[in-house]
Amino acid sequence: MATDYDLIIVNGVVVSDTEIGEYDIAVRDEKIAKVVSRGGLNDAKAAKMIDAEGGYVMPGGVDAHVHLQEPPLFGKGSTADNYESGSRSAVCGGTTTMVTFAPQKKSEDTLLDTLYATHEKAKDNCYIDYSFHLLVGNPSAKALSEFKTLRKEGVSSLKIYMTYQALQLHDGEILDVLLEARKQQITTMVHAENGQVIDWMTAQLEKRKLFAPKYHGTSHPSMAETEATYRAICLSEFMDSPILIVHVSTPAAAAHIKSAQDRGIPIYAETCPQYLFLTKADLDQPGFEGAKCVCSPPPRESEADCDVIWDGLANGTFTILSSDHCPFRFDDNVIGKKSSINDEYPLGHFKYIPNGIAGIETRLALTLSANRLDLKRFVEVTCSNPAKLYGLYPLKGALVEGQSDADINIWYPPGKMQEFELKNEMLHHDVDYTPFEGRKLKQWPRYTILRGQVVWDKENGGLLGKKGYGKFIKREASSLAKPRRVGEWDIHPDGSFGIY
Ligand code: DUC
Ligand code: ZN
Ligand code: ZN
Repeated sequence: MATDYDLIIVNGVVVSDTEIGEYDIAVRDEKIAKVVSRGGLNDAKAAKMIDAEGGYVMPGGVDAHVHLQEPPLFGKGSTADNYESGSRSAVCGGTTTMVTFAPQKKSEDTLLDTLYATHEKAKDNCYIDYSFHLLVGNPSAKALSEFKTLRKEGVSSLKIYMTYQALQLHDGEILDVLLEARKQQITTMVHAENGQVIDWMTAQLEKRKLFAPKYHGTSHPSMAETEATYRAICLSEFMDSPILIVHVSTPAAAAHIKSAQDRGIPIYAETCPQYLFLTKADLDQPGFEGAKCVCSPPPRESEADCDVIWDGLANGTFTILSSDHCPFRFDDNVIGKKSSINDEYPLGHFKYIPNGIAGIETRLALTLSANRLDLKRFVEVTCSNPAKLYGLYPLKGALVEGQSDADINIWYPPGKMQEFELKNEMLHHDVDYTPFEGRKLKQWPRYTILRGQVVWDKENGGLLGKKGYGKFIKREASSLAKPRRVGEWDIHPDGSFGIY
């Protein structure tokens, strides 16, 4: 039988970043072919039909902050998930595109070799589509000269650090990066914590012989994040080079970001579920348990802090919600959290605990189940804005006829899913715990579709996607983050400087 379409989805409530409505969707050749009012495809023939039964139909999730198969960078351990297990976990939670990091070490002076090596790790191993941010550990003259080629290779963003001995850049190096990024229309992501403050606090705690996991929080005070955030904003404004502050956790940092945005400065910000759901109490658990929630920045003081982060997500201060999936196994004393335990520190030492938690599979369901965001805003921060910010829109993060890949999540209709407790055994990563164990969820993707293929069907087989179906996506310049003024930044003979 000749068919008009490969797939038709009927009876859904379609949610985009701008609209909610009763639409049916037709897919052909991996793309969104038609989005029409409900019933408008009744006469069409398709190879496959899905009845959404009134459930929400949204673009597939775009997670723009994911660490996979990385060497030790954030403490002693290395990430538990490789490209296969990380992308598998992603798709089972409704994420169809991820942007992971290609990490350049301080001892290396090229970025292109790092990029090519990361391609090798990902190639033929991914369940979902992917792209890379370059993580710049050494902005050598050679590395800076490679930014232009990075753009040709489809990389339009990079990440730098203001902390971690293995990665920290000083302010002059940050300016070098911002200047070259501005020239090549690259968006710079900044890990904003003051490394010297953290080192000083760590030494104070060591003098007092305070080593338990909870002191990770004490060693990373809010002030260290607030100061570094404001400094990053100043450096970015000086250079008129857009930045995105990653994983923002404190109300004071959010306030600096909001005030810069109100002045029209191109400052963007990301937060993550850990800053919506976890607090200091999660770090302060008996014995070594708190290590399960060690990430940087750490979970903050109280639920009141989480409320401010939720507010920032709702009011636009935060552009995107990413997982910062940086998975370390707990019960693993070689590369996991327990690698920080040794004869000298039988209960571990907070400064050696690898910083990071898994969350690529739980990001969407946790946030939607909390029911604290307007639905359009949920789509905006989890799908559309990450795609816009990182040059993937409207290919990803949207359901635009003829333009978007057919990457779709269909959620459970009202009343069809009972509230349940999240358990690690339900997840598909290669990690032995989730920091969100026991959280009550009301939603999970029922179907996930990637370029027209059903890759997740919760009731009928679960994971249906195949390793290797995911492909590398070359990205354009950001359609959100642009300098305010065109022209070159320079110092002029009259002593003035800026954009000319
Ligand atoms: N920063 C990240 O972005 N991820 C994990 C650890 C860190 O500090
Ligand atoms: Zn970071
Ligand atoms: Zn990260």
